[in-house]
Amino acid sequence: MTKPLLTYLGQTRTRVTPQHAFIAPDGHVETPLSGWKKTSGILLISPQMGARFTQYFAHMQSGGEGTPPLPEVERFIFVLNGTISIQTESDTFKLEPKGFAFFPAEEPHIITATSEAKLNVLERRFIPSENEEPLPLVLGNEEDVEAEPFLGDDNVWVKKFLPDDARFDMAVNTMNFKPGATLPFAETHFMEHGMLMLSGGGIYRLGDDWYPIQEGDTLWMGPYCPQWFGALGTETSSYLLYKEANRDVFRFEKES
Ligand code: UGY
Ligand code: MN
Repeated sequence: MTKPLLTYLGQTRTRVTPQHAFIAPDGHVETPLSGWKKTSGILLISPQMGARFTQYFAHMQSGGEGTPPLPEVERFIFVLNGTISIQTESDTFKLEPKGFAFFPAEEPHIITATSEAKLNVLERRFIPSENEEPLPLVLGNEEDVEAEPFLGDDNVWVKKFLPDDARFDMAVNTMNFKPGATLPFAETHFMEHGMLMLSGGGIYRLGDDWYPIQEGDTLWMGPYCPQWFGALGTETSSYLLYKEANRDVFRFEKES
């Protein structure tokens, strides 16, 4: 029998290093979120650890509300559970679990929880492209997004939530693995990632450390952090993955 984690004696699975972070739910601390009502937040990833974006959970009570982030900041939300409605200047949309929305910077919107709801939110300062046409609002549900084999492997598939359009400076996907499937090699790239394990689990390599990982764990992979995943267990493993995209490396400067 495995012994429970002795959190009351100071044990945690969480680990934070200069190049990556493994954030386990055992260390989560709730915080109010500015611009949100009847909502409590868990700030998982932020510039305070060296990242160029934030990733947080918004736990919304029924009737809770979220308003836009600071000027120049874009937002991507993914519904983990519950239902929400989104009001923009011209429309109202409903999102259910696995629903997602991308709000370009300065896009007026109100997010209202129509039941108790939990969201994964990603925000970053938008880096404009040479093409000055404004970015669109993007809405959808993971279940309706087409699956593509990852690098030709039918046991690993990716679902891309944002259009293939160079005006976007981020990509958000799910990566999905059959039990036993792996990333084909340990990737090392300048773009950073935020990641949330949605289901299943396995072993994640970050730098020179290998972590057992399961649903609810969050990762920050900083620039050039070597990364690899192998899926274990009997169910499909899926994670939500944010990645910087479509900008020259000189445009991605470190947040001070
Ligand atoms: O495309 C990617 O960067 C992705 N395969 N990385 C990852 O899953 N850690
Ligand atoms: Mn990667």
